[in-house]
Amino acid sequence: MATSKFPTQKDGSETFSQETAVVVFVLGGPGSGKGTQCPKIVEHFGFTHLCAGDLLQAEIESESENGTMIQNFKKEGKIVPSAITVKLLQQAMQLSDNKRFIIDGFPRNEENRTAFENIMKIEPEFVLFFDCPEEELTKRILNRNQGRVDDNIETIRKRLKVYFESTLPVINYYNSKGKVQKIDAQRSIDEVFEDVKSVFSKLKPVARVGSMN
Ligand code: UP5
Ligand code: MG
Repeated sequence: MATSKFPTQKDGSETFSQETAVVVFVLGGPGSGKGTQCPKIVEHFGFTHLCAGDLLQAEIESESENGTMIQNFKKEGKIVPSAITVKLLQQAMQLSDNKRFIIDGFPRNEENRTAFENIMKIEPEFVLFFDCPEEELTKRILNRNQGRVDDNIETIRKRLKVYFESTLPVINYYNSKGKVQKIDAQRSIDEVFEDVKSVFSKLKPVARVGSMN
């Protein structure tokens, strides 16, 4: 099993805190480019990319006890209960040697947000928000052709509704705390990444996350 460099509690379990980890949430509508931009951030800035949707998809494919339920939520564009998603994120973070995470597509609603903050005791450093009009989102998803169960027009409509009703309020919450870095995501992939780069370049070195040695 992979070991972690996180400090451990008396019972041996690893702890996370604002002092030991840096978390950036990457949010935006379905098709806004989260999964396209995150690998570039990993490459340039040394973060570990955790995509909540991919972690849930892995649960479906591993035929775990929750797999069928998760698949049904995904087909309907609904948000999987926080208990499942936060646990998957926590496990992935504990297995990582890296302390810097970009978490893509999470938190999608207020319940996700409070569950993560209460369980992990971490607030995001900032939220990267890919702002993109609805028509462009729909066009991109319909052109994707990767066989995703949720990439059809009926489910896209549901995903967009959930995004506007549940995820935008989370973005607004973080905006009210001055934590949102908004990116115009309607431009080319390279143009978007130029803006992403300038946001991450301003991030302070890992000084406040403790010694890396
Ligand atoms: N593309 C990307 N950028 C482009 C650009 N600048 N110009 C032109 N084209 C661009 O991109 C989508 C497509 O657009 C690709 O073909 C790409 O080449 C092109 P992508 O980078 O994949 O966009 P992304 O924002 O990642 O879109 P995705 O569809 O993955 O977003 P969702 O947020 O809908 O999907 P996710 O996988 O996060 O979630 C799926 C479902 O899982 C949810 O609906 C929900 O049911 C469940 N879920 C939860 O319940 N809880 C969670 O916490 C997470 C997921
Ligand atoms: Mg994605």
